[in-house]
Amino acid sequence: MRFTQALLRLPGDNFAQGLTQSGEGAPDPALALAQHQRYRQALEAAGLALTVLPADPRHPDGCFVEDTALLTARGAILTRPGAPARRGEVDAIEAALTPAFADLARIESPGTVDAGDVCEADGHFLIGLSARTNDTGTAQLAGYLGDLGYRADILDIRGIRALLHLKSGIAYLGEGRLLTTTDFPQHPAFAAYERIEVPAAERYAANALRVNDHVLVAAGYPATRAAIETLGYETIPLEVSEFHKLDGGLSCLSLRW
Ligand code: CIR
Repeated sequence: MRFTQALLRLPGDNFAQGLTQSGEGAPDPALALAQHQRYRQALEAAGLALTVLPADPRHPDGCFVEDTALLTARGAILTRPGAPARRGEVDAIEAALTPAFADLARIESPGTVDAGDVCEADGHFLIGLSARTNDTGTAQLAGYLGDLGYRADILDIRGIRALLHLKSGIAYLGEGRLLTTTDFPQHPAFAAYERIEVPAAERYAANALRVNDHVLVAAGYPATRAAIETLGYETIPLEVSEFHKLDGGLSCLSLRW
């Protein structure tokens, strides 16, 4: 699908208070802001018009907007994030999306979904059952997607401790190609796709982001970038070290439609 719009939120001064299990060290908020600026420029270069919300000091993880909503060509669903500290992030996203999406569905308690657990491959949705996205949430989400006429498959990633979210380890490049880490066993949901595995030493780079005619890729992972370019895609490498420290990546930083 071709995107024309994106919604983002700036990382704030207290960004370093965000949730993390990465062990990558404390992020530098000023550097995060500079990296976010280059990310915004890359989205604009890919043809998107941006809406950028100010940082909200109540939500140090608020720049990871992807987790708060799932946007599809046929409708949008507001999530209920698995981390209680992040639930309040959804209100501002709802307000920002309302002009563009008439009927916003919503994941309801006790369901939890972080939309970083949802990977769309041309109308086929892979949903990760994770530490953040629970059984009830996956069932609600699959139901909404079914109502919209989409197919959804659930992948249980709770045993893959290195993955916070499904998309920490999977990106859909388009043209039937999934970029993945080596964590995933064969699964019927993957049957229709060519899988391109990133080397174990470059696992973070599996969270690449196809935006129209470009693929955004984390800087510093040359084998993954080369593999994507060999397939014929034009890449935009971006430094995202500060977001990596909070377990986030390229896809997490925007909602696109
Ligand atoms: C969190 O733990 O929720 C944030 N520090 C990182 C969220 C990253 N989002 C994503 O992968 N979609």
